[in-house]
Amino acid sequence: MIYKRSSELFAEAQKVIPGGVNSPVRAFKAVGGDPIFVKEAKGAYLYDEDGNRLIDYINSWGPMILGHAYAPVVDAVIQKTKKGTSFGMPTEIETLIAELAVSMVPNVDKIRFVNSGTEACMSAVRLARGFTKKDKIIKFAGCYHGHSDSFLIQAGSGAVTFGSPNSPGVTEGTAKDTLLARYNDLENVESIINANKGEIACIIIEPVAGNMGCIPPVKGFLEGLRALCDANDILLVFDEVMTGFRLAKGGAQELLGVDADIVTFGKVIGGGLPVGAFAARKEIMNHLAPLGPVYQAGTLSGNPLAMAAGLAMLNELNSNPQIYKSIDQKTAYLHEGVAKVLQNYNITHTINRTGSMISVHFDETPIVDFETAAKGNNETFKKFFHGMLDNGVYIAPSAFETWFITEALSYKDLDETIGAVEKVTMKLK
Ligand code: KE4
Repeated sequence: MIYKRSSELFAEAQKVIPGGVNSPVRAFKAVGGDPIFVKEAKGAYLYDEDGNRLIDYINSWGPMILGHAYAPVVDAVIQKTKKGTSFGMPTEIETLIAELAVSMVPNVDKIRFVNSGTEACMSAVRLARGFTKKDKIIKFAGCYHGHSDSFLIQAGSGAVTFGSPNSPGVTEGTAKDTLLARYNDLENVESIINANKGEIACIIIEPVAGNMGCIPPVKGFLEGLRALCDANDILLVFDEVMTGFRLAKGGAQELLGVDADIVTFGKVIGGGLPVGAFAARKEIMNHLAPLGPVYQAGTLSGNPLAMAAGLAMLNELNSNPQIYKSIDQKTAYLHEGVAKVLQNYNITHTINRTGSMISVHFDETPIVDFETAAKGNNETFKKFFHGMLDNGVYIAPSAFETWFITEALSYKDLDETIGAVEKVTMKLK
């Protein structure tokens, strides 16, 4: 593959945008080399600035579940644009998408729209703190909830579970209210709760983790969190920015049968436009301004174009629930094909999958938390990534990300992908 034009554009971009990108993972730092610049996309394919066609397994990190430039979404945005792009005033379409989302998601009566997953998770935590009148939160090492200060926390020193900032600019004052637990380790969570009795507002978790690669909850883990929250007056926040409207119409709550108190959304809910949201039962949501004291706001929240894209997307998913079975079958087919190739060539690997989220780890230990995910052979992953790219397949440019399957993929695309895995794997040894 030739990437000449992408490299030229990257050089230009770096002169005026920090790192040449508007979000760090796009810079290919984890895999090396210059990033691909995309010219356009349609269905399951990206077309880069050098004219290469790439089968896309990132799909804008989740939103393009029905494929790029999906006609009902595109048409809805075009029609809405002709009538104005932003008013800063209430519009009917916000109510329409709110009613639809609330009808699809279990355990929620009301929803507030924002502009990103970060904003949704940040607001959800503030709401949980305001509702419970408690300050501390528990998050899990390896889970990502956006770049709000309370989430940019790494494991504290020694046995203490107080977090410490994992980015300059995050203060110790902020970090002290974020407690860090191990994913899939209920005892660890219980010990943190017992060490901070009466001080914890919420536990925020990715119900299926997607930011350490794909890590499903072990049997009983989420149910155990639910019980611990009920016994300790703690709110359970499901960060469904990745899983929402992807794992099922009702997201992870529906698929896994565990009830959250607050649910956050992003990605799919916006159909590719900037939309985040958070939802809960009305006794919680009514604490939000202007009804209640918990402040949260946004100039472009509920933006008409973004709402038009999101409503078109949710309408498609809600009226065609067979999409979920189809997309899960395609992911299972890919899983089986990739595993068979890696086994044939005796490449040490683990593949994690839930629904249409899947990740390949070059390590044989079960990947169940951040610690085991970090053991993966990153050198092998880098070779695998670039090999796949050279064979026209774009997978996540980091071993700590998940592949997102789109319904737009055909079985021919999947076979082509599995064929690319074979060509790459032959050279991995
Ligand atoms: P945004 O602010 O990026 O819309 O959403 C933050 C967020 C919150 N919660 C979860 C579970 C997420 O996965 C994300 C964002 N996901 C990353 C991919 N790992 C977005 C890609 C990027 O950062 O550029």
